Amino acid sequence: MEIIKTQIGIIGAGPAGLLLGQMLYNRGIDSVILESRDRNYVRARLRAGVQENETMNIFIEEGVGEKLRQERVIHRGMYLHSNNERHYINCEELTGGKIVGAYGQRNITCDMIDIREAHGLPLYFEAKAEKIDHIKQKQLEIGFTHQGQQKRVQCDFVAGCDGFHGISRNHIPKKTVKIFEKNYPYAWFGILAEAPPASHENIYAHSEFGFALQSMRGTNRSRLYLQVPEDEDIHRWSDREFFDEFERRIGAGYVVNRGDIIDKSLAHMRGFVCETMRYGNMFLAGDAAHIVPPTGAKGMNLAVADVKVLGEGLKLHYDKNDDYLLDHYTEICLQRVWKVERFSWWFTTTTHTFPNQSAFDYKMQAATLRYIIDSEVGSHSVAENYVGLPFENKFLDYIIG
Ligand code: RFL
Ligand code: PHB
Repeated sequence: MEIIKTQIGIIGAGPAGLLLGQMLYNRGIDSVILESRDRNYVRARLRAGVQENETMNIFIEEGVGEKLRQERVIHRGMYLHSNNERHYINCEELTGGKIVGAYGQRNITCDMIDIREAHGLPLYFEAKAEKIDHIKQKQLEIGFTHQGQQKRVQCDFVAGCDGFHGISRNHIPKKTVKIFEKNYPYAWFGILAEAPPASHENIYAHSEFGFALQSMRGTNRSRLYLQVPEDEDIHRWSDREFFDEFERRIGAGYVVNRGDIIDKSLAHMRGFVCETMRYGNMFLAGDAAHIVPPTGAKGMNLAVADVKVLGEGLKLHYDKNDDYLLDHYTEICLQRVWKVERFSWWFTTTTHTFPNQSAFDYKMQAATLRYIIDSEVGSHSVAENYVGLPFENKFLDYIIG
């Protein structure tokens, strides 16, 4: 049986796995990435659209952000629509110059794959990890199937970057782990349309007909979402019905730019946290450890934040034999995870109508949004979360000092 030896075995070539591979390469540490899907599938997957200020800086600093820097659409703030009125939250002004960037997850994923392949670094597609052995020992093994053959990776550490449905998390014994979960009783019907977004910056709309979001992919494509029931049959919607309903919910006289719809999808909304993110010498990062509902645009940003801590921790381990960051990995990451889980929960439950909602509940949501808009403290709080919270002091103090 083929055995591949490396320092870090990474499971999953999503944003978390690919960025970790790049960080390790920059720090002189070898890695092998295993990805169960085929190359085309991974390169075509849609998903995230908004990157926090620091997420973009990390991609750029790690040498995979040149296209991002050139092609991103900078957003200085966001629009909140409520009560049929439009309000602007100027995040840049409120946070002392921080912004977010619209640059698709699909693009940054392709950029990182291209760069890894150009460096000739190991990245196996159609390589499904099945089992992780000797997790508590110095030499771990990942058993995987590649092109119908059983193979193994032998490594010092495993990074489980295999998303919510991956296998890594299931290797933590039930008695060692605490799972926290929330299912939100609605879904997002998302479309990609060949039409320039009618607003240059994203619009989050609360309406009596449900939530709507206008986002974009570049300057020529609109990415639009509607809140729908969890079991919605999205194929029963004509394009016209989608755009009509979208305008009705955004309100405030907004006219959407219509164009061919080239992608339709349904995304369920879930909150999920796995408490511990480390077991033995296996570390979980990104969606493998936690999920947020997409309203705050946070999932990929959280994955990048985990990987930043893990990448620096592994460097300290190899360079200085210092395991402080690895030993505090769960604690450092979870502080941020819970704060982001809170923001995503707050933004979701304040802007989505829920089953059996009363007129009073609706008024409370509208009043909460009105408070955010009218109060500088309220606007500031939303802005600071949207552009991205700072890293935890325990991490910053350690890598700087
Ligand atoms: P991923 O991207 O799911 O990647 C995991 C990879 O692991 C592979 N895999 C395996 N490989 C080998 N062996 C196995 N046994 C394997 N099992 C799984 C999978 O094929 C996959 O390639 O996780 P990662 O890297 O942690 O990245 C997380 C992000 O993808 C996710 O959080 C975001 O997409 C969430 N999200 C957003 N995040 C943002 O930061 N900003 C946004 O604007 C934003 N918008 C969104 C979103 C997610 C959405 N959906 C679809 C829920 C909008 C939507 C609609
Ligand atoms: C997206 O463009 O896919 C997107 C934008 C903002 C969000 C969520 C998703 O809050």
